[in-house]
Amino acid sequence: MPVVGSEVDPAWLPDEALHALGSRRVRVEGEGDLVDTVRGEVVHACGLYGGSVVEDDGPYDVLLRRQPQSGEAHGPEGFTLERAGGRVTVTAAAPAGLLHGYFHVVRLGRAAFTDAPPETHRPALALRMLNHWDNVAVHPVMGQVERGYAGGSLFWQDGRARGDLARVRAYARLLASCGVNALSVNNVNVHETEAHLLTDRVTEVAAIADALRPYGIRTHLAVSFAAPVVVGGLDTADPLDDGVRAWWREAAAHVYAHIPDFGGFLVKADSEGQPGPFAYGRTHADGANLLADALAPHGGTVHWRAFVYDHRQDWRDRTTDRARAAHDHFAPLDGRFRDNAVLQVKHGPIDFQVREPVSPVIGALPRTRVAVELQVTQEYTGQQRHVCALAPMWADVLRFRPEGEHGPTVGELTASGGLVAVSNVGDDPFWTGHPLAQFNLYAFGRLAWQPDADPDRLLTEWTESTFTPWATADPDRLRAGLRAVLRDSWTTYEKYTAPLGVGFMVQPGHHYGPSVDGYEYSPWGTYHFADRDGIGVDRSAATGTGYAAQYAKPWSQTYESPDTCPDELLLFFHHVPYDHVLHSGTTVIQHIYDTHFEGVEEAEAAQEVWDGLADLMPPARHARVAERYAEQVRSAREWRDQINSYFLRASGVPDAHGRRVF
Ligand code: BDP
Repeated sequence: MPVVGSEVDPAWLPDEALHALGSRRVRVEGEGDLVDTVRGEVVHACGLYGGSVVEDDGPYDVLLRRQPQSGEAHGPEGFTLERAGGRVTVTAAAPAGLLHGYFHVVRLGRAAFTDAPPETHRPALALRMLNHWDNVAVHPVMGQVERGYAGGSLFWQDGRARGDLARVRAYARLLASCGVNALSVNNVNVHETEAHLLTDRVTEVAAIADALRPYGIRTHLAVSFAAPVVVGGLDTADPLDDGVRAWWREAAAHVYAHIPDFGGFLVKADSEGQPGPFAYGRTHADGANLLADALAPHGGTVHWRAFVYDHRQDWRDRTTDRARAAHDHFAPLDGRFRDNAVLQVKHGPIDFQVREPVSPVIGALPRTRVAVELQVTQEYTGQQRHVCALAPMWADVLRFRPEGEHGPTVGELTASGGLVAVSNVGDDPFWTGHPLAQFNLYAFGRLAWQPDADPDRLLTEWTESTFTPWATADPDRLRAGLRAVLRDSWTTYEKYTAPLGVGFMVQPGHHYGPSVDGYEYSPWGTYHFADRDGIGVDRSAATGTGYAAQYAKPWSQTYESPDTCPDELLLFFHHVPYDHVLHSGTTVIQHIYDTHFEGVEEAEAAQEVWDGLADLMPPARHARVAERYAEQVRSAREWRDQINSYFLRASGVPDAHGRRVF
């Protein structure tokens, strides 16, 4: 059992969550490291609540057993749950399945002991990975965790791997309990210090891997494409150079000598200043295959990011649309990647905005393994100072059907590669800075296990296990309050920030707070083209950048015209006059005013609900959220005032309801 100080928040695994199981007679059968982890969990739970660990043939209430012969039904991580006569049996073929089955029983709590037909659970996606954008050495601009809003790194301190990895073990436990099974330990922007993790500093990575392994979490490493030059002393990193190929083979063998179950490499290449194959006139398939070949003898995988665009290119003409870049670069390479190469695609074409269409890259490479990347860390969604529960957004992405109603969902298309997300965790006592941001981490793991899970049900699961309402004085008020503040928080955030899919409008650099023109005249490829006549980016094929044509039918047609484009994405795809009438019946300008007033009202209402829950939870947790609400409401008003006054001045159209903008 991981031991962490009492000052660390238990998140969704408080002791109370172990009560139902821990007060019963539990038997664990089978061998394997992860089975021992389950045994340790059971001993801990029974120690807390007076249950017993049944070692002999005596009677039991819960049986957790590993049966290798049921491999076909369960695969490496699935399990069957049987509940009859108050007795619970979990059967798994492999140790990891038993661990997931154990946490499933914990999640069910008392409900586990009511009769129900047998159920078999298997993860829909084999790879469910978190990426940490952690720097070993504190970066002068980005700090230790790039886009981190929860303190320092869990893994790295004072320029090296932490000596005490108790929190890492506790983190692994939290992750396993929501279904995550892989993790990368360093930033995709690989600076020089971090480049050495691959070579002379691999023992530090191995120590972290040792702490993650007991909970079935495999360790991955972000590597620099230029590593042969930066740390290897070669004069080239050309993927077709024999010396370079040999160097990577050796580097991979060296990693596996220290970490036998190492997961593989993660690469950001030719993107925002990171080195890549373009420097040598090679393709990204050449680059990815170089690393795939080095990993193949050991069973490793390379995750190659599709986030490739020219960030030094101002808007020149319609072909320079940043939204097009990933598809332009990668669609022609379909079929040219190795079997152990996965193309990791951000869920939207730009960069984790509050509203984006689903990337047309997903579905465009049928002969390539594709993973979808989400951003759990709230870079553009309030930086863990605002409540923004993202599960509904991710569920929409995962249910989207790139080829229309008869084609597969994004969730199905990613079965070959997996679901990946940038973690929102740091060494903060609440793990995620904002305690309610824990829900995003939890929901990511659960959606990766089951992409068609209902986000609303996940919210219930998370609130039940995190806040254990049944053990409080007023369960109904607590449940209703938590739902009220979380369920629609994503659309609340959307309402008071950038409207109708137009994106950005954030302060440059740190990306917090409003700045309508913050990125308008910079070369990052993010524009809204607002002037006195209208707003939005024309991405149609007929008159715009042609981005809409990157979709298969029916989406290419749906997005092509403002008549069929969904309101919430209108300004992503079209430039329209302010008096353009939305499907909702209101004009674009009036929609901007209305939503900004509404968004602030919703944030204020949520703050009030939160204030009324103080007696139902630990004071420290309540206080931390209350403090963040003060900032959220302040910031939401600032957004409202800046956006509304900007567009009042730009358009000259007054608010139909005569509200004062300032
Ligand atoms: C952007 C972040 C930047 C990351 C980049 C990436 O602003 O810090 O390095 O994405 O995904 O969202 O590589």
